[in-house]
Amino acid sequence: MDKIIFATGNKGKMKEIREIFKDTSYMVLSMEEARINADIKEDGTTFEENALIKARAVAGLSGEIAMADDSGLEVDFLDKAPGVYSARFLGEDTSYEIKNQYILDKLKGVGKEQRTARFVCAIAVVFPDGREAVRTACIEGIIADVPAGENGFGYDPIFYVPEFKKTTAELTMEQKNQISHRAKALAAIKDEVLFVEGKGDCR
Ligand code: ITT
Repeated sequence: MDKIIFATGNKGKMKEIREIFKDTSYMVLSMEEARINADIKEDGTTFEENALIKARAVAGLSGEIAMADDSGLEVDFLDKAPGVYSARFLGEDTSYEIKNQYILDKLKGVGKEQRTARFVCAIAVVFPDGREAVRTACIEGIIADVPAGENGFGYDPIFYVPEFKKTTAELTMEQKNQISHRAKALAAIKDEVLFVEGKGDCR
């Protein structure tokens, strides 16, 4: 089976990615499973730059097809914070209960129309021969009044999707994978991989 190494330490992301690649001939391995130990500094200023930094590093270390995503939450009322700093927001080790509550407190009393937000995801793929591609996608939503739901990870409990009348933490993984920023970017990058590798008919 062909291998793709996904440069992430985030188990929530790995679950979503495996689900999307399950109908291909690719086995998607996490860095841990591929026994790649690297402390990659995400010092880019955009989601795209950070995704490429991670994918290039893992492609270089493994010699396999490497993929990485950089994603985050943009809250319009907070000038698009936490954005590219979503994982590091209030400190890398701070729990999401605290991070989410902080955002809710900042938006206390703020009306629905000003609570707009989006999850953004850039996914990069780097092939062993050096070819690269990046795809970006997002999902629009609003910041909920209170956290809800147990599924997903990170900011999912406070990200409300009006179309479903639920937060992304209340959606099943199958539902989230039909609409999420990561699912859309992954679908585009999956097409690219299949095309470049001669396994698909069209882009
Ligand atoms: P890796 O760098 O190891 O992949 P990470 O968790 O640090 O894992 P990012 O640098 O891409 O990932 O940071 C993205 C953060 O944005 C992530 O930790 C979440 O807090 C948030 N985020 C991204 N996608 C999300 C989603 O689908 N649901 C909830 N939160 C999300």
